[in-house]
Amino acid sequence: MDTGFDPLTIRADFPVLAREVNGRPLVYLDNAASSQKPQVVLEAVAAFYRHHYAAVRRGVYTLSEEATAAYEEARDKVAAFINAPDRRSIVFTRNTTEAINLVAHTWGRANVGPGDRILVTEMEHHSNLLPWMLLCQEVGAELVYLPITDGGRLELPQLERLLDGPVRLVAVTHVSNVLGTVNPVQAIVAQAHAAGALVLVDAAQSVPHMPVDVGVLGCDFMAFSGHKMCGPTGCGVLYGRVELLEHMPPFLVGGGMIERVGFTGVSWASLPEKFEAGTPAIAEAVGLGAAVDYLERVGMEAIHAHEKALTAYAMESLAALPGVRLIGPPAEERSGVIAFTVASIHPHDLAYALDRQGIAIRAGLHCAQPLHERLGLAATARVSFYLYNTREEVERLVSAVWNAQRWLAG
Ligand code: 7TS
Repeated sequence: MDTGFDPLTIRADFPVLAREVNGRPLVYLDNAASSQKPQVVLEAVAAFYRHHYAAVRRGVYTLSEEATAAYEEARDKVAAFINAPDRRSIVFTRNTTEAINLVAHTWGRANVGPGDRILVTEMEHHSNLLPWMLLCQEVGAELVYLPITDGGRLELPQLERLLDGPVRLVAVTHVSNVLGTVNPVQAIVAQAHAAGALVLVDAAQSVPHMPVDVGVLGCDFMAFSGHKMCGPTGCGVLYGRVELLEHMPPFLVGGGMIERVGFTGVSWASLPEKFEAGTPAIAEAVGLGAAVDYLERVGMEAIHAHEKALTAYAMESLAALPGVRLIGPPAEERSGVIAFTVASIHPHDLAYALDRQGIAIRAGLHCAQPLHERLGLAATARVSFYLYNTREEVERLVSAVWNAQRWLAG
């Protein structure tokens, strides 16, 4: 099927991709950490500052009304993007990390008590692990792990047993930022709900890369970051079912999130303001709205298909190099993330050698230390694709790894 998807046309939308690094055209393969920004997003942010900028929600003057309208329009765009049924279910946060902390601090402290359990998986990013670890320590609850296989998949047959008990919440990543594994979240939600547990989905690595519909997934909470999906830094998203958000106490308190404050008491603003204390990242939200428009124009199905094809090609080509070990499931079961090791070369040395050749990759533990420990890995190198990456870039990566092996392998 011809989707009209052309990465070369797309590349022209991203100014930074025209630059050179160390004398070579930049190959940016650290998209799981953060994505580059298209011209339309840069322009939307600049135009907002140039023509419409003011504090939101407070002023009765024209500029503030325009800024508020632009900010709230961004919320509508994000809601439509993930098919959220109600705009009040979209809370702007700084990023995925803050969104998950918000749920742990508010819903968690109101609903999790001594002896309760929170179920996470062995493949979580620290952002979807530490808030739950601390919550459990604080209230005397138990943190339970759904194990993974050596091949980097969830041990789903164990889920039923682990859900048999006072599990209040399952916190699971949609796509692993190390293994690329796409987890069957819809089935996990059905099982968790049947057992009386809520589900939070860490969608930091899925929403930017594939169509995601919260209605279809059926999850209770979902978190993702604007900066990983062509948007500016500083604006992320918490989706929550309105019935839950309404009963949760606020997270940060202060300006912008109250209905009325007296000398001895306070009533909170309605959703979503209740969770957006202080002046929010207004221009960044507007930029995220522009990023959503951009991604929708390109098409999330097409982006996903493109990344899957690149991943299959890269896995095949990297695996053909001597000493390269790919971590995680086969290409059909993952999105555009590949962690790997190269015999006798530390991942940091590899990343440095690739940078000398203009290629940006990540090396280390990728904020998933327990996962590395489980797989017996001291560290890994990781490449992660996005809509603007090409087969030629995969070929440059492979020959650069080959060069690094000749330079570095003892
Ligand atoms: N969850 C997952 C699955 C992630 O991959 C990340 C960031 C986060 C949460 C946190 O997102 P943030 O926007 O709050 O920072 N992952 C990565 C990474 O893989 N390399 O750098 C950041």
